[in-house]
Amino acid sequence: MLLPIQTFPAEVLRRTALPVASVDSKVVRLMEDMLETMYKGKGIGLAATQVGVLRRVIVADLSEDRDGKTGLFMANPEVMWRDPDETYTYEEGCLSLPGHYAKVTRPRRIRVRYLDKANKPRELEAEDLLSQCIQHEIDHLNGGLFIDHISKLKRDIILRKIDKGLKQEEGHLL
Ligand code: GNR
Ligand code: NI
Repeated sequence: MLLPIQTFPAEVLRRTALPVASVDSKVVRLMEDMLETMYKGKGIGLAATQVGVLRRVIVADLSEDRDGKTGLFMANPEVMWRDPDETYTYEEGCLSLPGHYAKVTRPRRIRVRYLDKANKPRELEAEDLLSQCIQHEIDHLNGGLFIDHISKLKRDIILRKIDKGLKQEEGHLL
């Protein structure tokens, strides 16, 4: 089932998500719906916060096929270790800030602990784009957005564009 994606400045995007008690059938359903919604939006990751659900659940898929068998599902993800030496910079986008992009620099490698789709505790070491994506998704669970990581100048440019777009929309309705 497709879920509606919340876009900035929806207040839910600034709230902190709560851990899931366990990955039960309800959480699995949420994960599957999130993956479908992420594929439809052509994203590489999605956090439950973005579909208005304040639970610590994220999905990602960086593969070419994107057929559902290649999805990564995580509940209660926690970064246990981040590379202290190397960074990675990538032009980030966000389905909650459609059409806006900015280079964001983050630790190049991380180690994450999480519960998988079968409620099994797992650890994953990720680097480069997957690491970048997981960090972006965990930010969402804490009310963060990629624009929090860029200069005030670049952020203000994006915020002004969004404001202009919203004002224009308002004009069409009047
Ligand atoms: O589709 C997405 N691309 C992306 C690129 C670099 C770093 C993170 C991402 S995630 C983003 C989809 C999204 O909004 N996830 O929250
Ligand atoms: Ni995002």
